[in-house]
Amino acid sequence: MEFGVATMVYYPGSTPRRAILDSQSFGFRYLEISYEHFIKYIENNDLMRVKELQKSIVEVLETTQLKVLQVHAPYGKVNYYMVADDVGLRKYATTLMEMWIEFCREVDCRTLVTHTGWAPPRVTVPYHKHIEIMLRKNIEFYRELSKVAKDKGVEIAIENRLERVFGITPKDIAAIVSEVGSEVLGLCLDVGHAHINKLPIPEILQRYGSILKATHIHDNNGEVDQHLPPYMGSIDWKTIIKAFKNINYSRPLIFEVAGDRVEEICRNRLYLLSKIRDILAEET
Ligand SMILES: [Mn+2]
Repeated sequence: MEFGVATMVYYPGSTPRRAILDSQSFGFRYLEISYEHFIKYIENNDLMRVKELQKSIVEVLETTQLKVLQVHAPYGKVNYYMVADDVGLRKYATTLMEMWIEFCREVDCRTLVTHTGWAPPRVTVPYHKHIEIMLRKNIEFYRELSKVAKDKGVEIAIENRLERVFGITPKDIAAIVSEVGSEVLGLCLDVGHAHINKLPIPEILQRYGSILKATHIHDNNGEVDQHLPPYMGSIDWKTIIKAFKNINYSRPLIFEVAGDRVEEICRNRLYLLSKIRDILAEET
């Protein structure tokens, strides 16, 4: 079993550039380029700065031997826009996703990680109807995005949500995947989110391993989405690793661990992850 790391371990205390260079120094071979580095530019609607940061990431990667396994797409408000009634908002969501599909190509990455679209419930709509509407709107959004992704040679992995809304369970994502019916669309299993939501990870892997395209590996206390390194929360890592091996999952697993405001803490956390990587690799 191999492991990689998401650059968010250097957010907000440092830069993606340093995250990339230090990941290589600490013996990592695989990366996810996190979205967090871009949040403030997207919030300010400054797409020029987004492009500049993407370009600088491409340039630093060219100086390394690292393989970008996953890129995280924008999330947050864009997830409301994906399923909005306003066609202009939906178009903006598509434009952003297409920008990130292009970014995947530039860093030679095959897999874009996304979240489900989501809207708040309505006073006059029963909640089960609201969920049905969310499913239908996600199918519509991902049907179009899958076509673009396929044309560009990129696949899309939708992540199981932390929030108790549509997209919380892998079955929600499997429903989108089977309705859209595109081979480029699949699941990103976030182990920490599943743990908080009491969704048994071995059962998820047994049932949905065939559509699994990406992973987010992190730990927590079962209550708060702490994004801790493995073994620092209450997840039983031996069982998790065994479950991945049982389904012969062949891609490296990606640590999605939170950073800190203090740069030295980010670096120490990445170093610790390089040691935990070796411990996990020895689990049966
Ligand atoms: Mn995640």
